[in-house]
Amino acid sequence: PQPKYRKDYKPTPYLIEHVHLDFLLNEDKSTVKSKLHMTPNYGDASTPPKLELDGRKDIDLVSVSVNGSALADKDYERTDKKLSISNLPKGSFDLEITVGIKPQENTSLEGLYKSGGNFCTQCEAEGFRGITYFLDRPDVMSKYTTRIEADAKSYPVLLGNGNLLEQGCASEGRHYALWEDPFPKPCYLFALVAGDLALSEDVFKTMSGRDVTLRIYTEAKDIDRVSWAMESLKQAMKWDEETFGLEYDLDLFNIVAVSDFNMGAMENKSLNIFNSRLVIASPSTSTDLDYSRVEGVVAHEYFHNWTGNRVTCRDWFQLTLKEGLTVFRDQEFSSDMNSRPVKRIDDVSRLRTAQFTEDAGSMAHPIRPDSYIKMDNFYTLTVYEKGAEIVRLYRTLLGKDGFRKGMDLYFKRHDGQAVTCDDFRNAMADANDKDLSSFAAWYGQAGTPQVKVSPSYDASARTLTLKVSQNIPATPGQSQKEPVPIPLAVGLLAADGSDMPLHLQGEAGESGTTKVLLVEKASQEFVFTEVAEKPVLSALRDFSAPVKLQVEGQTDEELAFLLGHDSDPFCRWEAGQTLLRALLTKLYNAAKQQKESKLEDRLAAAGGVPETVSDAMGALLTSKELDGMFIAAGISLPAAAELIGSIPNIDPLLLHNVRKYVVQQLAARLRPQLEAVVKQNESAAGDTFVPGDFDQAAKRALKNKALGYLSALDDPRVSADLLERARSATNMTDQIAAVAGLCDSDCPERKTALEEFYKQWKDDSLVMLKWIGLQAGANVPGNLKNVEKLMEHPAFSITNPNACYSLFLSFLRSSVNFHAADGSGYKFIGDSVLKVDKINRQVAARIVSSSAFTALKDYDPERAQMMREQLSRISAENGLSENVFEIVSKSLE
Ligand code: B3K
Ligand code: ZN
Repeated sequence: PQPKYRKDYKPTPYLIEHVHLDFLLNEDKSTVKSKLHMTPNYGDASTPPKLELDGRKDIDLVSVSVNGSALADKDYERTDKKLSISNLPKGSFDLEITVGIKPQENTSLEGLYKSGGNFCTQCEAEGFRGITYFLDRPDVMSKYTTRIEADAKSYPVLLGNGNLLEQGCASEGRHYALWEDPFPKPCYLFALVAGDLALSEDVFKTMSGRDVTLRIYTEAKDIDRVSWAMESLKQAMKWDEETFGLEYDLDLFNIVAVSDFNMGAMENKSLNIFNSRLVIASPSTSTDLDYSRVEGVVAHEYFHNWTGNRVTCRDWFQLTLKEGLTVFRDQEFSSDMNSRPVKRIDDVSRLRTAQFTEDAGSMAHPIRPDSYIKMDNFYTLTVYEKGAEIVRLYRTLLGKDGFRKGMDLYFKRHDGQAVTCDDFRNAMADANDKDLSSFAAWYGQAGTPQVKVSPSYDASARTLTLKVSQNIPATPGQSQKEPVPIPLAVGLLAADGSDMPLHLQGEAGESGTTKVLLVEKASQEFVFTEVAEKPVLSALRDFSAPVKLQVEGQTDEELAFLLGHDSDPFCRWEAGQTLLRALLTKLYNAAKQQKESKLEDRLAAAGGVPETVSDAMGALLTSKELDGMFIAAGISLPAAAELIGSIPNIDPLLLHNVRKYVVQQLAARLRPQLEAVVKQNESAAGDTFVPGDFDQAAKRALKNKALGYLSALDDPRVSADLLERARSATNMTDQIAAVAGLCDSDCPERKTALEEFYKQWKDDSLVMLKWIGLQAGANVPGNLKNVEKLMEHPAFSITNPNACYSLFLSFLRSSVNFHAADGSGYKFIGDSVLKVDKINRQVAARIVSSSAFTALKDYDPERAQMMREQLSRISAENGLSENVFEIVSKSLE
């Protein structure tokens, strides 16, 4: 397979002004007729160039005609991926193509396919070419009309983009609908749905007073569980008007939930298609986390209407233009709807555990990649989450108002266009009269910058000098890196814990209590003056840039002090995490060195868990001033993934055992406080679950976190209590927390809880995903055989992406079983990737790219070697998809 390069971008020689599509949907073969009004885009060339349309080999070409006459054989040529037409007339012309396709056999879930008996589509990034021959790229924007015809009984609902123009009967019990989308769009935003679906309807009045009809479609059995998605949609519409002045532009907005979907959801113009797990929610079947995901994703897809649809990407290398920006927007929305500090902490945790890992692995790429083999492999945490952090840099630097000015200019300049990341940066710069050209480096370089800050206080001069340096590690294909501009937000704490007023040398006046320093060089110095006493430095406030920070000379006492007092909630949380990371690293290294005695004794000999740490955690746990959600995040141990990469040649099993030891020590030492917290945060009898109620959710979060700690004690009384809680829970958040608390230990209650949970929920496929995930991710030794059995269980289906993610991705998180020393976990994943690849290449690629196989150099040599063996085995497979090939071959380099 050949990579495509960003530097090779060229506009197409033809554009498509108007597209009319006619779908005749059938059980065996469906027909797609397209009429394309083509216009020249080749300048003044004297002979019209060849037209090369994208396609797939499973499309059955029935006919092609130009301006009404069928093409002669010599005028067109077909390969597996292209239809090339030559001898075209000068000027504009009409091209008509008729093809046959078989959606019912399409298990890749790209293009047109069937889910739960209904027809639906997924075209981003390059799925439209599976429907018909087309210029399948985002810089070709056209107006669409779509006629859909299908059997009226089996498919009573027929949906397309835009407005419904007409509907009626067709012959032989069939019916049709005709849709028109007045906004030009790239084909990746095309969608259709034909099915037997129930609907829930509401209305939103826009800021200019228009009524927009909102409809959510699901299978009939789920329709009473969409009110939260509807509520979230209305909130998102209102928020975008208030925050960015952006109003919805049509009179109808549809969301359709389908159960077989490769990703979360898709922002097709006015016809969003969603993975059902991100639409359907009810207290008894969904956790607080599920609720917040529904809220965030519904908003994300809605926000794409402006950032993505009205202004789209020139080419797929620019994906972060729409995704980074839209993630930033959904993060801000969720922050405004819930707790801003907790949202920031969650987002940073995710970035650090998953994106930093990606940025250090074999698939590392800049937020704007330079090349790809399969674009689908680049819908990554880097493009999305790191991309959002880069958008956030502008906001931090320009302020809220400056950022808004930049957004306004971006839409004024580019509405209706397909543009690049540079256009976005230029709009931000021009609207604020600033030079932001140095920010280009963030778009071109992969790798997480490492920032070192060394503070030194001069008591006689009353100055604090910060020496700041940055270094970006080499990544595949990029050995040399330039410094990037890093906004570093800092504050100084006085001995009483208060923020000191800041005076930066060379700047007039006071700069409040948080100062954003712009670090642009490899090393730089900043001096604060009039610093009355030796301060404690609070650095990278609100996580002002996606970097790894190290403050030199910082002591455990200072960290505990910051954890107790910092006015910046992110830094407060981070101080605790830094303390815990340092402890885990220290204990791991000690355990690694001397292998003779029992692990517990070795860890105790290395100092165990010092009181500074357990006291700090205890103080946090019993804080009256902080909310439960924040406390729960504060007492959580950093994920293993945060340490892998920072400890060379890691033994993941030893790390797992060290983490377990620390949890047990903390649980034993803080048991009375943990039990008190559980009592205080118990929901009162008769309390009804109110979706989106922060206080309720915060109480559940803290109570369940405390129960999680207690469950580590392996105390039969705790197990009995958890089983009782699993039985009597009145909401899924509490129920799943109780079952999860039992899953990692081999107690009898574990089996009972899982069996009872199954009996209770076996008819609900979304809840069954949780049941699969809990078992597949369990850390009980020898669990692989249960996971293999699960693959045969009726609750699992290998053709359903959600089921695959629940089973395989959860298994990847089980340090004990995936990383089993005999390599059995690696082999299981190798086998499964090959099996899934034959069915769904995107799902298979996601399993490998989420696995430690892409970071094998971080692991001990024996494990690295066993991972390499699996990669070689996968890469040797006949008929391997390009998706999996790209990841596997890069990981073997
Ligand atoms: N834009 C889609 C993702 C499409 C992924 C294609 N493999 C969802 C989103 O980011 O909103
Ligand atoms: Zn998106």
